[in-house]
Amino acid sequence: MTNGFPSGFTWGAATASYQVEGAVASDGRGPSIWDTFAHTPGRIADGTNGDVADDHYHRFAEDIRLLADLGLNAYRFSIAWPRIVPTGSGAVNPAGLDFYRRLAETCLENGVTPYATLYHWDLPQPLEDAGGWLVRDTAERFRDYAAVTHDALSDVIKHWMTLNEPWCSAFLGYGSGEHAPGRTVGTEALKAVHHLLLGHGLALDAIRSDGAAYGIALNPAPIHAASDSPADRDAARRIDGLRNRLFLEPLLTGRYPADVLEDTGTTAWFAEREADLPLIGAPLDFVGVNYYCPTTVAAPDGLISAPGTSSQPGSENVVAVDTGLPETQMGWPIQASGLRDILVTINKLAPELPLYVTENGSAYPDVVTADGTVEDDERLDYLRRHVAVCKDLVSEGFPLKGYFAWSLLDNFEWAWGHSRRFGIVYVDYATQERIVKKSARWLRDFLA
Ligand code: IFM
Repeated sequence: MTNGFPSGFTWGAATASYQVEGAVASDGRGPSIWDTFAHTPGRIADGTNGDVADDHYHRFAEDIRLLADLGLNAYRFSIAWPRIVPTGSGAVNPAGLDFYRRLAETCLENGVTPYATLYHWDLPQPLEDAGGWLVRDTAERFRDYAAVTHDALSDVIKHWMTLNEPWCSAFLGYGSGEHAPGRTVGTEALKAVHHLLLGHGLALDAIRSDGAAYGIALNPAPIHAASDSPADRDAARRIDGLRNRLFLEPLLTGRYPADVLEDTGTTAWFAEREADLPLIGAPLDFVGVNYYCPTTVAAPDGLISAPGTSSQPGSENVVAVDTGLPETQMGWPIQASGLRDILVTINKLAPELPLYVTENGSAYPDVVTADGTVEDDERLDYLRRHVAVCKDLVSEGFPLKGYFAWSLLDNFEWAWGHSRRFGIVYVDYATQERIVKKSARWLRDFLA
């Protein structure tokens, strides 16, 4: 036992390809929807993009050594589809596979277990041009890419996740348009949900083999009603449906929640695709949970946003409510007990299933002090509170197998660009210097 955790507990930090790699035109990588989106004026808060990011493509060895020096034993990274299959379908790019082989081998040389995610949002642009996640073909192309990647790397990577946070891909990408590809198609975004989950199921079916573990990383969250009024309780039901049950139930029970399909007028469309459910609901070896905060909602009278502009299709009259909890720089309320709540919810659906916290972290406006350190006490406190929840759960015998901090490095925070820092390691974007923050130093001491 280390500090109340069993010795086999996985301690890691996570990143994602577009957020850290840079080198967007190197060694045959094709364009992704995030290249297009980030280069579209007005899309990114501070006008930055992922062209260089943390230059992790060239500095991964240094970054993995840094992670190992913190005492972490796992690195969760994502594989960029457009490095492996630059146009999304057809020709495979051996240089892309070589890059991830070197990255995984460097992990192993440092005593770090690689955890790979196959899709953390960088869809090859030609596939978006052909309809993106709104069309079934994209799910089939994802299966092909997953199979090629797994065939090439399964000797060095034994932990695989298909998708990261399909809620974001569907509802921020095709609902509110805050994320690439920036479309606002209203309840049609539900089609993206199904094609993402189908892509997961097809990929899993193609790659699953003995001696490795296969899962998916979701971003479920506890949803509370602002009051006991029927309207607020119905708002919470709707948002819980879209955020949580629409993903957890097909994956873990093989059925879509009927009320969500009714709310969104998609019952008939989903009924025609019922034959896909056994693939989507095929057994998993683990579920990854990316947890940041709970949400409290209300349904005031009157329409708040026009249909087609909400990240919550079918719930346009629902608003998030400030409950007075302290917030991170993202405006996300801090409530570590929410991590327990959501893990318990999943455990009730699948009692034996191993769970991981595959992301957990907070953004704060860090500054480098005169003596060159970063004293991120608020992030340290956030980290400590959430690790304490994990410790309690593990001591109760709950099947929680690991914890990954988001993120190893400050990075390109999607629509916020470089204006939000989530790293436990600071990155000076002008010089690419890395500075281990106080939160990471705390984690290192905690694990020592
Ligand atoms: O940076 C993201 C990550 O890519 C997915 N999960 C949430 C993080 C913070 O917003």
